[in-house]
Amino acid sequence: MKMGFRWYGSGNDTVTLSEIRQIPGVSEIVWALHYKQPGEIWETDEIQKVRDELSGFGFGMSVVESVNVHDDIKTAGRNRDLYIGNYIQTLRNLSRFGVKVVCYNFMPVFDWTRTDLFHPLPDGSTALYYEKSRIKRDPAEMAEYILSETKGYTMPGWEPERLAGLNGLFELYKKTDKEALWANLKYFLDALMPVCRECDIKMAIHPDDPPWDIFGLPRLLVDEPAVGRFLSMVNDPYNCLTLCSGSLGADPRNNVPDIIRRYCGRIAFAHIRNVKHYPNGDFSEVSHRDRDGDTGILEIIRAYHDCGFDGYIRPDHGRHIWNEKCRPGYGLYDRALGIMYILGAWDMLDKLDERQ
Ligand SMILES: [Mn+2]
Repeated sequence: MKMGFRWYGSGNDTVTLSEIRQIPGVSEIVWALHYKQPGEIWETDEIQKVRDELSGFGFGMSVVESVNVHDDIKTAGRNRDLYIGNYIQTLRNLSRFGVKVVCYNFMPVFDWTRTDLFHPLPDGSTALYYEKSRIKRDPAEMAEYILSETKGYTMPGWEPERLAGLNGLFELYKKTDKEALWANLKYFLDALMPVCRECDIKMAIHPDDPPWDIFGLPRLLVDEPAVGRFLSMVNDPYNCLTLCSGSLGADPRNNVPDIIRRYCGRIAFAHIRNVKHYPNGDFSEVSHRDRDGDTGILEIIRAYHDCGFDGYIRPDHGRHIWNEKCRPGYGLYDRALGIMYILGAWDMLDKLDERQ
């Protein structure tokens, strides 16, 4: 297992590389060129710049999160082959710098969705929150709220440029039902797999967050059968998962440790996050401590350890604690606590193995 930390880049993140270096056990920065629009090629000189910066701190850059997929690819639009070609060129360019895993998602219109980015928890911290009754409101209103809360930061999946054309986006997805979306995903991956093998880069899809349809838009990666369908649809060792415990775990019917044990060999990248469910269907993100939520964090860590997981892990989101001003979910303090919790459990499992 290799521990990573997501970082949005110089001038685009409140956390610095020198701070991250002081968190024990972090060897990788999970990165991206956040100024790139979906469909654009990531040029080698741009990637080189990031490499120079990260290697100055001794960090690897093996995991990109994310190279976003253009809506034309998701909807089989006119220019999908052009954008797939660009995606392939980006993969080739990334491989020259030792990138091994590319995280992406195939969610229509909206990426992750929450109704409250700074929901107060009883201990005085705040966290991302999903209130089921509020999600029924108008998607434009939803987008406006997210953008107002994240002012000053570009939030992946909530790019103002894209959302300015929200009605057009919804129009675009009208003819793309769930089965069409599956077919478009297969078309995309079939085109990529030969290049992935050649470049030794695993494509690692992030499950839909939350794992159910919203605003009438279909969402694919929502539960264990869907994960199984996805992996067998393109049955290639380079077609992999970003197994996000918080995304799948938002549906209490999903048993995340079971899913990990079942598909461990195809998990390239693990997001670890804890979620607390409320009886009315709301959920809140909480600390990584097992008993603070319902996701089964210790069982999840044990599942990865039992499988001999040698991919990349990162704490997913954190709460906002100690008055930290930061990107929603991406502060320094609570994610650092999460890393220490994960590593504490992992190291103890190593110790117990030694005694056997
Ligand atoms: Mn995640």
